[in-house]
Amino acid sequence: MAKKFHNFIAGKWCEAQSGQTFENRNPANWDEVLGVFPKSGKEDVDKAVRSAQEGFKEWRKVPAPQRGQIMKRVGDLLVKHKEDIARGMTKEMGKVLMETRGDVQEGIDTAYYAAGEGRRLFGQTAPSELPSKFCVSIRQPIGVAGVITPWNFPMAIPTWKIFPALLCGNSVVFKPASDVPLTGTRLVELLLEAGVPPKAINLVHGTGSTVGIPLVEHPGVDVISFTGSSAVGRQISSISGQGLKRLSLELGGKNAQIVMDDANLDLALEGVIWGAFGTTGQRCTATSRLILQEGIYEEFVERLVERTRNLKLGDGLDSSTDVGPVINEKQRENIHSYVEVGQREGARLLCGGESANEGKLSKGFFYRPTIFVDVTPQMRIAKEEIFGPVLAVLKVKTLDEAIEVLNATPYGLSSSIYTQDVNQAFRAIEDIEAGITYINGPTIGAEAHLPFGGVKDTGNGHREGGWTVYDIFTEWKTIYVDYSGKLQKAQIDTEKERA
Ligand code: UN1
Repeated sequence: MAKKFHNFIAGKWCEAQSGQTFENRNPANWDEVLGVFPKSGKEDVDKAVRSAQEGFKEWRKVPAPQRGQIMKRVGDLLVKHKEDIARGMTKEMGKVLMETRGDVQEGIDTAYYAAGEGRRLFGQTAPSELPSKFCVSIRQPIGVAGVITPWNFPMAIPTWKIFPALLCGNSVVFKPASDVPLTGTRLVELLLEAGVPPKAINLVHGTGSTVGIPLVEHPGVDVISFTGSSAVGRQISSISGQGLKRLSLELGGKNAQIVMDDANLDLALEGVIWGAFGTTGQRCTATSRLILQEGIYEEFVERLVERTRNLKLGDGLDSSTDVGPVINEKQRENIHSYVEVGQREGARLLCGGESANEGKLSKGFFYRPTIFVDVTPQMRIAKEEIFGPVLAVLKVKTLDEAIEVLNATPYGLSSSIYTQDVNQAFRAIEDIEAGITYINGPTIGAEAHLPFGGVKDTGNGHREGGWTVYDIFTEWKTIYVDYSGKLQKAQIDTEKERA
């Protein structure tokens, strides 16, 4: 019998009110059921939001440095349980153990950053235009934060949102992706163990349509933070727009790596292999396009295909595995349908392009790392997010053309250029349309203390990570203290003085 897991609502672990459940299975071995989780609905969301409203009243009164101390304890607990959480994560979503450890580490970094922020959470002061008057602005919490997260970073992304939301004094209703309910549950357990008041953190399992959308629609939710596809982001945006809610969106990407003729090719090759096929290509920041200058094109493609063919597919818990499974059958079908689109569009398949089913691989959802050449910027495989191990290679003549091709998608999350020419590097930094640009590094590997997010259809202008996320989860309050003992009129008294 698989272990039964629960929601956490109003300070209690509980079933969905409907009593329904769903299974959490291992994408490397679909026969393995990791647990049974509540299939929640609107009524569970409503209860969770009402609990969070109560939790907010208590939590907002806790001084920020004390909230920071709790974040420090969460970080310590994540350190203590890192290996165990990483193994559970590999089982529930497939990426290799080295990467799931990194995912937990990103949560640890975010916790310790939040701990320090408890003693900063800076406001601003400015001089008044009038005498004996003092002006200051402070940050205040917003209220109930609805947090909806994807399955590709089951620990890191929830922590990017939940830790700053809590540190700022908000309460949280958390809906993890239904492919990764286990890691989400572990996170909530540790938050409670560290001392977050029970009603300030609520966990509701289920799907986007039955839990996510009701959470966005609920009038008691004041701020929403979502990471996922641009299509769902648009839907959330229009619902929360009607409610005049605060909203932060981190959406799709179609990230490219440029390699110029003068680049260190060994380095660029390592970069693209890691960027395109790490996490089985299932990162918002994954390298899904490779833009090569014509002088190195032939040699680079040849070396790339050879390296890619040698990548070993397998269970992420096996230390010899390079590339784990994709998340589920539906996603594998989606990836394959893009491969067919690419072929129809006239791109040439050099390797991969099919599921891998030999031996034990038949038990899971494996897809061979895939490379297309002769791709043009107009093709769908060059523009749309595939979210799998598929790399589209494009050939260009100049830096200008490389940047133009890089910018020719609706997205703008991450980007990269390999060159040894400082002038070319700075031109790229200036003209690439993306929230993140790497010089001589792959498109993946953002650090927790720097702004993370993108331009164009990748988001709605917010940045997570570092201190920028604290703007998402706070309201500014401006305070004027008049200690002159008389009525002073801004703009009017000052005008008199000028006369
Ligand atoms: C994501 O792909 O959704 O920069 C997040 C990176 C990771 C975070 C990725 N630190 O690839």
